[in-house]
Amino acid sequence: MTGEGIVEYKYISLEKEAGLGIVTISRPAALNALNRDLSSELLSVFTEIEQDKEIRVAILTGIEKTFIAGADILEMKDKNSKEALDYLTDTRAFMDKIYNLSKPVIAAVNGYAFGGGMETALACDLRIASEKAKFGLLEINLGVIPGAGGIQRLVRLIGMTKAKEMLFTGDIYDALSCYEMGFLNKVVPHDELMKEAKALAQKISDKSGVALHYAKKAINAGSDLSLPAALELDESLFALCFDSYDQKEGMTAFAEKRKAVFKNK
Ligand code: CO8
Repeated sequence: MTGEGIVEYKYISLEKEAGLGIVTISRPAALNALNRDLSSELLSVFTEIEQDKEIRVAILTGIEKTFIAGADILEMKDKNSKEALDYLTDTRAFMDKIYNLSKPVIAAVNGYAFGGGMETALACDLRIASEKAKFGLLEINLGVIPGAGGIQRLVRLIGMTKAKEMLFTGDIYDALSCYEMGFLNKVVPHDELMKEAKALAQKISDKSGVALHYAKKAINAGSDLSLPAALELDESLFALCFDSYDQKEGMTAFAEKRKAVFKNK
């Protein structure tokens, strides 16, 4: 579907509104636990968002008191290691899709973000949370560890000290503590979560999509490289901006003392 409107999946919806793609997860019977179908739908929706030229920034949120309460424990409890690896495929795939998406993705965390839910928030670029949100890597309490990228992303984001504490204790943390750890960009009153998330998304969506893509790539790919290699990456992405319409428009608008109108190309 192009233009404004809502696309419904079984467990999620995609609302397209003024350049934003708002994905809402709704599996209330299991507190939005990531079962196979939900993971596969999340992979599909972010593939759709990548391809939709009208969506410039995505927001991911949940319903009621839950963002995502983790992977579906009942669905995975009897698996052996080979089956667990296979089970992980779609979950890792949708999180990697979000992480590598050419557009910014904002997690608007409305409530519980446990286990795979916290890993999902970690795969997003920015995280705004309701003051009622709760976070935790609870896997240790179940005899497992996070497997979908959350460990490495958390360490890179907040450092080993707090990451090991979260992983080893399986404790639940409130939004303010997570903000202080550097895990969240902002904590807002519960009723203002979507208003704040949309305002941030709108502000970003006015920028050049080309420059946003390269900025995200420079940070994500650069953080896996040595400093000299990362600086080379920054340099080459900077140069590539000069092949875009948006660079010409941005600098011409400055010279003409007017606001740039970017076309994301
Ligand atoms: N999986 C399956 N069902 C769940 C899950 C879950 N993660 N979380 C909640 N539910 C279900 C409950 O079983 C319950 O179902 P029912 O009504 O049929 O009994 C329903 O949701 C409501 O839950 P509660 O009654 O427990 O609700 P409360 O408000 O009392 O408690 C909690 C909320 C604290 C969130 C509690 O439900 C809880 O502790 N849930 C489990 C949280 C957790 O441990 N998450 C980590 C899961 S492991 C994981 O994420 C590993 C990721 C690895 C990578 C991904 C691999 C695919």
